Amino acid sequence: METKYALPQSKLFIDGKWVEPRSNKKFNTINPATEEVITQIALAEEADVDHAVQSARKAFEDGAWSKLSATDRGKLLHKIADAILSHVDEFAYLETIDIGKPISESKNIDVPFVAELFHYYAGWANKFHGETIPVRGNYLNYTLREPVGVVGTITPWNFPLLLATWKIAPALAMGNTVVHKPSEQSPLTSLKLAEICEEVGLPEGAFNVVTGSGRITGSAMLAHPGIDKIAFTGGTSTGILVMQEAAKTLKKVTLELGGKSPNIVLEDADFDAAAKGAIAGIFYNKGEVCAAGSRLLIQESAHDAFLEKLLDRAKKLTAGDPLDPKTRFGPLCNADQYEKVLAYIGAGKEEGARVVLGGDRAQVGNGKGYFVQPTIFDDVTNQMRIAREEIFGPVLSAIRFKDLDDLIAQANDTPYGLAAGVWTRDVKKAHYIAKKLKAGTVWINTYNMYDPASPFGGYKQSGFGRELGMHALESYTQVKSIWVDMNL
Ligand code: TXE
Repeated sequence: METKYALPQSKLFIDGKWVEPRSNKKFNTINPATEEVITQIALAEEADVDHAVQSARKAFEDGAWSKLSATDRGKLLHKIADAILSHVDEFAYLETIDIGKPISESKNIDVPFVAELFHYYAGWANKFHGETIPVRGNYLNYTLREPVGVVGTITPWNFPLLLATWKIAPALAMGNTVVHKPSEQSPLTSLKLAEICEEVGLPEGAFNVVTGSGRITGSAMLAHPGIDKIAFTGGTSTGILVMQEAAKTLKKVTLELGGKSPNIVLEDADFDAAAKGAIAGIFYNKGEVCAAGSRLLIQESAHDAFLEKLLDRAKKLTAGDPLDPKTRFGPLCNADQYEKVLAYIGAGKEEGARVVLGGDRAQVGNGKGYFVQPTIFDDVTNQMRIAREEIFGPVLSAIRFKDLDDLIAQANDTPYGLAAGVWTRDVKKAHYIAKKLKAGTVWINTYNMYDPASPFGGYKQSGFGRELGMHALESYTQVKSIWVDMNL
């Protein structure tokens, strides 16, 4: 299709060069708003992954990258951040045509956050270091904090560049090298990032991009003995597979997986704020958000009044062209996801939940594109499939609770534990509930807040390891203890 900005190269980025895949195979990437083919993307197979790993290994062991001081690594990451900021419009456009994310989100939120992350981790490059330890006897004991080696990053399509950066920026800051595989649904911005790395003079081999499917490219990464760590974000079932395959070569693994997060409204909440938060919690990025507040737990006594407020607001949200700056709600990312979300809407109806908003496909423009109406189900029980399984789309399940005990039991009755929201004016209750919830992040009187400095990650089947903040640095480093005999 014709595009407003030049597309990045449809090649692999290995050892600082753009190369064709050895098999010459390509696959299509599709614009979900129009169903047009945007372009063809290189498919990396085992030999290409091996090439990328060899280049990352060379860069890590004795290439120019390995010889940089921590301070100079930091300077390079600052340069990447600045270069991204000078290409905000292009990055935002590419993200939007690739996955249907409203341009207002990709331009004002995702891309600036990506740049901020590179700045943030640039600052850590020379600040996360070893220590001296007062051991018994006349010995000097100190630690070195060393990089893990070659890091393989496998990322999903919902926040393509942002979730990749959550991994790539701390990995590079700590001196690792990276072989990155974006989702086959959303390769464009990762390829653009490779162009930026080339532009700022990142030493060859430090950052490599291998595009392709999970089954072919991803599997080759999991099997490759030259990768020391896999940082993965995606669905829980894929996460299980990643762990199984990575175990065969004992790779270190961090997993950020799915969620079915409760967004909780107590009877004393500020209903206007909570309604706004409930809508942002489920309809931001069309609900394709791992931390989406997809279970709305409403206190029974407040149910009718709150639902009315919620519907008044939610009705105003309509699907539209994601490239229009006024659009707040775009198409789902791909055909599979579209069918999956519609199937869940069908399942909710069959299970006896009541559709109070949406509940169908949405018609936008000429009828093409994977548009679904923002959908709210009422009278959902926590046992229904729409309350238990990650839909990963704009479908909200409203569930009632009686009191705090009932609330905590229902909120935690899920295999997941990624995030939660609590809306109340009562400070004691807010903190009590936050402590009781089994979730990696709890938002009180807000939802979907992120900052490069604040850790994010899952409890239970939402994964393990923390991203963002200084906590992420742990999983991109290893500690060496050194003993020196000081006895004269
Ligand atoms: O995700 P996958 P898919 C959920 C969401 C969605 C479902 C399927 O419910 O409907 O997962 O989406 C790579 N070896 N989430 O299939 O498969 C894949 O190429 C190695 C939740 O797109 O988890 C991509 O780069 N890699 C979620 C990445 O894994 C493999 C985000 C994620 O894809 C692989 C996305 C394999 N065998 C989907 N198979 C969240 N909660 O953040 C796939 N991959």
